[in-house]
Amino acid sequence: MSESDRPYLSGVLEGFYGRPWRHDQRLELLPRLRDWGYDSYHYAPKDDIKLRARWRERYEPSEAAQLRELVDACRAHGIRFGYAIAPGLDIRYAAGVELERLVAKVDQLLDLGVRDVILLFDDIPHALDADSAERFGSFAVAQAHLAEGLFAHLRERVPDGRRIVCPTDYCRAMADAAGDGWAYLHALGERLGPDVDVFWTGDEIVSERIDAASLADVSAALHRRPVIWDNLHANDYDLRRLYLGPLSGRGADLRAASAGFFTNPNTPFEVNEVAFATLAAYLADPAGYVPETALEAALEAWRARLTLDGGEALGRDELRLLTELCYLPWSSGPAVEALLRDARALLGAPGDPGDPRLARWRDFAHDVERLLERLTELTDRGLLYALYAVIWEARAESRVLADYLEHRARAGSGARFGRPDRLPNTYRRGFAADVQALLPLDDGGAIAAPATTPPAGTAPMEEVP
Ligand code: GDL
Repeated sequence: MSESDRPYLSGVLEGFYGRPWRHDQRLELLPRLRDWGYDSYHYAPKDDIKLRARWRERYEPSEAAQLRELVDACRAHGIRFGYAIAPGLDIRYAAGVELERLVAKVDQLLDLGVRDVILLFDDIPHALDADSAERFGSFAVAQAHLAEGLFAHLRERVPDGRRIVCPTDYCRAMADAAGDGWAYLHALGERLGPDVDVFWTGDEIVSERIDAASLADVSAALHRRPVIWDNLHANDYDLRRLYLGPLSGRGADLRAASAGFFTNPNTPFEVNEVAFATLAAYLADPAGYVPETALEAALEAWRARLTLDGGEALGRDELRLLTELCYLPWSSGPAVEALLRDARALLGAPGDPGDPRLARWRDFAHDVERLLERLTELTDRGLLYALYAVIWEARAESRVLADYLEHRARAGSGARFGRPDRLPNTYRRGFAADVQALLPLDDGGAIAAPATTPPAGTAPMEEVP
């Protein structure tokens, strides 16, 4: 089937690092996917050890039974089930036995009813073993050989299945940085059959914007429109954060320029309502999509499911505050951003104690404190525990900043600020925090370029008087 004949794919890709979702969570998700208008669920958790690190091993009967149950549930709900396999960490592409092992492993999945198969080559060493280097000469040729070997088998056994590859360079930044990244994509695109789809995450691994123009050269290189693997809501690379903000920065022309669209969302299953609902809203009407409107609708739908102990629902303002605190990778929500702007201004020039910005910070710190108290009453304990660390920290930090701003307004910037509940060296410490303190960030959030230091042994230049 040529690209233009194939139906657009859309859905959820469980493709992150960290704790995979539970079986019951996936079963809960599947019927809802259809309601949102999606057609696919892709099973690709990096830490299913038999999917990646030990990809050659078959699933045990109990594991296989669960996978079969998922496949059956998908079918019952009109959802395509995609199984991903990631052999790239250690496969020797030139060894015929490796392709046999890959086929044998995938056959186990086909026997369970799987039709759609995804071959993942992301996040693997960029090097070939000596035999493969000698036989294939390049990574792309080696991978295309493996992929086409597997897909030839799949075309026989499951002709109606979809076949998708995630390349090793799966975003522009990687293709640009790899030196031969674009040659790699061209070579892969030339060798994969026209019935194969290819994943792409945009300009970056986590892309702030993706539109048709940004796909033009990669589509040309691959000889097909890519399937979007969207990491906008993925939080596995910074577990102190969660993303509850709306899908944003996806051009109205992106849907038509792609062959499918998947969200690879937050690792905690419970916090993905907005990610799922807003991508669905975008796909239903890309031209009419307004993130804020989609967010409001998503929050209303989510709120209806959020009951507190005693039967009451979480308040609209409370859910909005939670969302604002955990928004998107580049910013908090608009109201919290406005507060942060006020705080920056006050740190530059402390207001007098009656400054309304101080009152707003006092109220905000109080609201965040109250929010945590309210969240502890959630009947969905899994959701509470998923939110806990992030809201706990937001509460502690907003309280200390509100007090600090107030202290400066009252005592002037020179006075010492002490807090008995904050033992020095217990907050914001630990290995990662200590390392982060060593690496200064510039205003754009990048690690600041090193100051030019004179070579060892050279005396610093004397200042000209
Ligand atoms: C990645 C990984 C993905 C991970 C994501 C966000 C792809 C193709 N692969 O690089 O598993 O969840 O970044 O950290 O995106």
